[in-house]
Amino acid sequence: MTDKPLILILGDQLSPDLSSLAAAPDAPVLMAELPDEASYVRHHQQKITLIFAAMRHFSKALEQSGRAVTYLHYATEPTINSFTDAVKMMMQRDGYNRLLLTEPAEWRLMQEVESWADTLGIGVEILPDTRFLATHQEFADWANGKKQLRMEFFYREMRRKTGLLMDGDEPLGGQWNYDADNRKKLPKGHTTPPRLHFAPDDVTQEVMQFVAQHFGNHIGTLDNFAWPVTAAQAEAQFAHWLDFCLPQFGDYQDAMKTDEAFLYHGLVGASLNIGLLNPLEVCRAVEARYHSGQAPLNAVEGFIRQVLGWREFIRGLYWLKMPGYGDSNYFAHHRALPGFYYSGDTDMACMRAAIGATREHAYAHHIQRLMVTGNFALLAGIAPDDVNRWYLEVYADAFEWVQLPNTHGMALFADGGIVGSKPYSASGAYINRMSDHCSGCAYQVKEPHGDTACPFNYLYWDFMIRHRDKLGGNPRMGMVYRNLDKMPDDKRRGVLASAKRFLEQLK
Ligand code: DLZ
Repeated sequence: MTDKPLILILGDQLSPDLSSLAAAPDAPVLMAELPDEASYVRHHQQKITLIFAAMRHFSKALEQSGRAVTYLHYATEPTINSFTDAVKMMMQRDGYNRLLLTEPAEWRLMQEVESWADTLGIGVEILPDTRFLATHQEFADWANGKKQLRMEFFYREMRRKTGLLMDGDEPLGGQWNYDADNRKKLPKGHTTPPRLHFAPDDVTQEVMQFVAQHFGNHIGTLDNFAWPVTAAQAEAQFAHWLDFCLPQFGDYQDAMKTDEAFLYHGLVGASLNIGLLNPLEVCRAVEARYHSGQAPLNAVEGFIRQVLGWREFIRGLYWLKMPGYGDSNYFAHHRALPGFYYSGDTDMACMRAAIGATREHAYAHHIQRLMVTGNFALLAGIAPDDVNRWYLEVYADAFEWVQLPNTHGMALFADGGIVGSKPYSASGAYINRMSDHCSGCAYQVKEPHGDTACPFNYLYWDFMIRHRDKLGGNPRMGMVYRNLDKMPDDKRRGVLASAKRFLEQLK
């Protein structure tokens, strides 16, 4: 029997200042690579590699700092498949009767942890995750009594709370949001700066071999694995981005380019979500670039809005609406996810680029996720469960708390308008405006219907026609339906026939 608590650290809690570690400086730590966690969805090979490699590096760093760590490598003991199994084994082996952990970020794990007092007879103390900037209570208080929860207003509260980009009580520069300045297409011939990536070290290479052997049939390739797996690497990559990418990040935030997966994006989502970077610190570093005159306000505000506004809003909403948030299916969409979401084998150049980046890097940027793969799934009426699972599987940064509201709510509007006030739907014209994909595509973006027309064009109108009962009364959709009402009959018939043909052969 030991009087010390055991600290359980999960695969996305790889931060030295974690609340559980701070609360018990002498307590031993348990970390575990677990079959149940690695296979509850078919995670991208790079996602499993990232998490296991980062966990192994983090456990070594903890040991070097003097902590006692029990690190359970994947399936070294056949009876340990889940966190419950791992905790039970530690109780039996070392006699622990108290467990300390920072709250899990996902609902299903919180349920599992909360059951242990009864099922295992262990005292469990759950501490808040202080890496997030808003507590659950703060979000609930803010949401209380509001008819609609809109990120923009929550974001302003967070700006006031942290003082980020504030000039007294007013937003720096006089505006809260510079999104309108962040929608430029990349000029022809524009080259983006090289990015800092990391060759896998011995620890990571060992994980890669293991993943190739056990999960080689999951989506993706390990050939390009270059994610930061330590805090030092994540900080170096971020510092490089600050120097070379931040100044143009704002302008080209929504742009897409063939064979360019990263453009000016920060690539910090995965590092933030597993704890290698701290959200407030990255926001402060970005803000400092504005004050030193090294980056314009639209870039700085655009980044800070994503981290301080959107990320915190999405997390607050997830915990407010769980359980059951993912159960809704507002449009009653039931079509199975087409196989090309995994293979990338499609003639649509934009989809091929987004899925190609996803396969190669476990990454696609927000516009590819929202306006290409998400938009297509929405317009084609793919079942939300299939789409949600896909996004959770394929992105290195995807954990349910962040993935579910972004996919189910924002991309699919399957929640009927909790996250967004209208569906993010667009025809090929939007993709053409923001990318170079259409000029090299097998389909014609200027054709509204017919065998060679861009599928986004007719699927867009087919979606609007199918769901007029649900969307026609939405004031933000007024213009769309006025345009639909002006559409000549022959075009309308053509659109419906093309959509029917396309959807019938979709598999
Ligand atoms: C995603 C993931 C994977 C693939 N494997 C592990 C694991 O073996 N051990 C672990 O502690 N965490 C893993 N994770 C992350 C968890 O599944 C889960 O998503 C987060 O801990 C959510 O709070």
